[in-house]
Amino acid sequence: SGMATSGSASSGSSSPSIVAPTKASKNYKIAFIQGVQGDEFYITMQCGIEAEAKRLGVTVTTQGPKQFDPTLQRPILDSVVQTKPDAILIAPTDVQALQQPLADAAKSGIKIVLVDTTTQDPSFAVSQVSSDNVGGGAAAFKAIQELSPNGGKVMVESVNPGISTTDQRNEGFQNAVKADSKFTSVGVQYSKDDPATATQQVAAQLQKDPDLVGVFGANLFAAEGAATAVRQSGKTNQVKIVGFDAGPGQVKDLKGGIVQALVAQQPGQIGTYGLDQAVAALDGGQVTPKIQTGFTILTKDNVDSSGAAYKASC
Ligand code: T6T
Repeated sequence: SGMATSGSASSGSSSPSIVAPTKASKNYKIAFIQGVQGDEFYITMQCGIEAEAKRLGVTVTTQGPKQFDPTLQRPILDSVVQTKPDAILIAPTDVQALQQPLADAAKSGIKIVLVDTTTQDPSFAVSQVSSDNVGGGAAAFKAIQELSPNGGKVMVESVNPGISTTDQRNEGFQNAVKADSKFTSVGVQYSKDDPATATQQVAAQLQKDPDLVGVFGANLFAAEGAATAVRQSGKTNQVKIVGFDAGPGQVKDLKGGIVQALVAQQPGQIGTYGLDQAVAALDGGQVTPKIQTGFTILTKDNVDSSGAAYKASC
C-alpha cells in the first residue's frame, strides 16, 4: 500500500550530516520549555532530552504551561531567562507572541534551540528541529484517499491559528485535497488543544454535513476529540479518521478501529537532536541550523511492531 513510512532525519542546511557531540566541555545549565505539560508528545521529547543530557554531562530542567497558550508560556520563559541558563530548548506556542521575548533572550547570550514549533523569524535560534509538518499533512490526506477511494467531504480539526506545526499540517492537507477533484474540504476548526471542544466541533460538522467521509485531527488532542465525536455518532464505518501523533489514547482508538491511521512523529529524536545542537553551539562545535525528522504512518497492523508510540513517562 502507499502508507509507507517516511525516511530518517534530513538537514535543511548544505551539510547533510548531523554531528552529535561526544561530551560537553562543562556541566551546562539547560532549560527545556514544553508547549504544554502532560502531553505525551512533549513527555517523550523530554525523555530524549534527559537521556542525551546524561550522556553529554549537562543538567536539564523542564517546565511547561498548564495549557497550550502563549499567555501562560511567556511568564515561564521570562522566569527561566532570569535564571540565566546557558541554553533554552523551547516549543513556542505561537509564531508571534514568543518572537520578541526569544529574540531578546538570544541577545542576552542564551543559546536558543527551537524544538517542534517555530516563530515568524527564527533567525535568533542556533538551530530548529521539527517534523516535516507540511509533508505530514499531505500524508494524512493520502491515508484518507486510500481509505475512502470514492472521495467526498473532509474536514480538519486543529488547535489554534498561529501554531507553526498545526498550521503547516493543515496547509499540507488542504493543498493535497485541492489536487484531488473527488474530495472537497469543508474547512478547519480550532479546538484550543481541548478534546471536548474538538468533539463538539466535529459533532456539529457531522450535523451540517452528514455525508462527511474523513476527518484529519491535526494533533493529539484534536484527534482524540474527533474520534469521540465519530464514535458517538455511530458513523465509524463512514467517517475515516487520521490523526497526527501517537499518544496512548490515540493508539487505543487505532486498535479499537475508531481511528484508521496515525502520523507518528519522532519526539524523542527531536529532543536528542535539540540538546546536541545546544551543546554544540555552547562548545563551538558543528551546529546544524535546520533539522527535519521523519514520521511513520501507523495502522492497526504495524502499530505494535513500529515502536513509534509515544511514552506517558520515561
Ligand atoms: O503535535 C504535537 C506537536 O507537534 C504540536 O506542535 C502540538 O501538539 C502536539 O504536542 C500534540 O499534542
